[in-house]
Amino acid sequence: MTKPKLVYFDAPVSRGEECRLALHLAGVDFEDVRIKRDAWPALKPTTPFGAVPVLEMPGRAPLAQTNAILVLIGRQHALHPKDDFEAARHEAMMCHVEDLRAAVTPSMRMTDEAAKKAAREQLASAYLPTWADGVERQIGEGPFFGGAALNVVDLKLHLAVRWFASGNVDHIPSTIFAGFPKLTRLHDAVRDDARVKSWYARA
Ligand SMILES: N[C@@H](CCC(=O)N[C@@H](CS)C(=O)NCC(=O)O)C(=O)O
Repeated sequence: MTKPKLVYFDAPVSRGEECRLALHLAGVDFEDVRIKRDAWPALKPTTPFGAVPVLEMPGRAPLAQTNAILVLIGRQHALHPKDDFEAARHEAMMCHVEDLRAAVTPSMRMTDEAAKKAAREQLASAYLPTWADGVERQIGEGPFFGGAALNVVDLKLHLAVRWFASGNVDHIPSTIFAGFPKLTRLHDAVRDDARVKSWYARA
């Protein structure tokens, strides 16, 4: 292996897309390995924890856990704070995004449509606004989480907002985070970043 390899499913979403964007913003030439769903069962036991994304760096053991991958890329390429406390504040927010995924994921596995609708409506009325309020109160002057510079935490928050804004999460309004101006501004600032645009403009 001569260059880093990022392994994830073939979709521009969630944890894998956070890592791809981080590598792209960092200017890292990496192999973007996209697994087909039918290939996953055979691959799963070969990964460190039975999940993706996995980052493989030349001469290193495969690295799993999205936040660890993001912090590594961030530290190596000035996309994560140098100050220890500010870095920990960013990492806490990255954990907050993972908490959001953990709260929503059970409803994605529900096959009973009525139970799924009830779970999603409960998320929309209570958990999600409280989650977003916790983010909103931690963003300062912006537009990004730590101020003027885009860091890996911003990619994570952007992907979280984009997930719901897509309208693809049944029974949760696509406008669920519209009442949170700082979070919305952060989402838009990441979307409008020239490096992010160039990732989506590639052939
Ligand atoms: N805590 C892990 C969770 C990873 C995870 O659950 N990844 C999902 C895709 S977003 C996955 O691999 N799902 C397939 C499976 O668990 O079999 C992380 O943050 O990377």
